[in-house]
Amino acid sequence: ERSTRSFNFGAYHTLDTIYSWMDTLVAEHPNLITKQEIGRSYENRPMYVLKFSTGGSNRPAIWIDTGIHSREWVSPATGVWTANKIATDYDTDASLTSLLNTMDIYLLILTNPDGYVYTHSNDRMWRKTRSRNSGSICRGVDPNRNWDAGFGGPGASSSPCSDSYRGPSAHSEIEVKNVVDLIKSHGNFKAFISVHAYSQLLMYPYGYTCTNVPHQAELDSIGRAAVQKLTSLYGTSYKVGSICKIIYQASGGSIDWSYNLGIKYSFAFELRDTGRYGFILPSNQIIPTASETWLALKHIMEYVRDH
Ligand code: ING
Ligand code: ZN
Repeated sequence: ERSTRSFNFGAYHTLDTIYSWMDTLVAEHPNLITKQEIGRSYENRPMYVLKFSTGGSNRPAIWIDTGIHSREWVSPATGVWTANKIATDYDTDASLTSLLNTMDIYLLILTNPDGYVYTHSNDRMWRKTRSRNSGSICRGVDPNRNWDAGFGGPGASSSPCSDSYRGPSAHSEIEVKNVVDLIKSHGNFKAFISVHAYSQLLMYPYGYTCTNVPHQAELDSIGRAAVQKLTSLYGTSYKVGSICKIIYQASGGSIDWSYNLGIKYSFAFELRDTGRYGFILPSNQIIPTASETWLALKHIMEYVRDH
């Protein structure tokens, strides 16, 4: 893409288009954004994280990933819009500017690149990675059942043909391992936010158990305030709660892992809608979805900055 100004944020794009747009964005904001390859996918595609930073060294940081489940297209589309929003609002939005003067933001837009490509080429409803499973003709592991948090417990499948297959071991998926390694080696993440679709939920740990986390009250109140801001834009209604209580028990999820690692502000979004279109959300809802979600993301990030 020659310019981010001509890019259509209201359309779904292929991996190649998103990757080339990322280069344009970085080129237009060289003092704010760098692109880091955190590793390669199973099928050897690079995984690129955008780092928004105004300097310092290893500043406290916010993690945001989109697209861990490949069929949830509005998630990476929201990631693309959000990257552009951060780039354009830095220096004009005082609150975002102050945030970026003390913290870094890491945004991984295509967390499951092989699956994303597969949803364009073969199966629009593909959810998992594309790794081979020994002893099975079925491919792929659910990358949100593969983290070392209650791994192997209830709310994940041991069957390679299942859409919620946990994999042979925690972090067996290279896409998961790449994120784990970056988060651990960085060591200074204060928030970990993973973006899914659909159901209109803002969730916090745990998924692997319905037991409350020690910071349940604080996370719940942050979530409620964030959703209030989200709803203020177009009236979209969201529910807030722990994964286990608000959606279902799910073991091996990323935000349970990040929370147990000590990243207190761990959240997962389920974006629009509530099922009318589901994963096939019309592209004319991308920008409204991203715009309202931004208000919630900003609330969480500001809270983290101020606490
Ligand atoms: N939902 C999530 C899933 O992986 C979730 C819900 C989020 C579970 C965070 C555990 C942790 O099932 C979708 N739509 O994928
Ligand atoms: Zn998902």
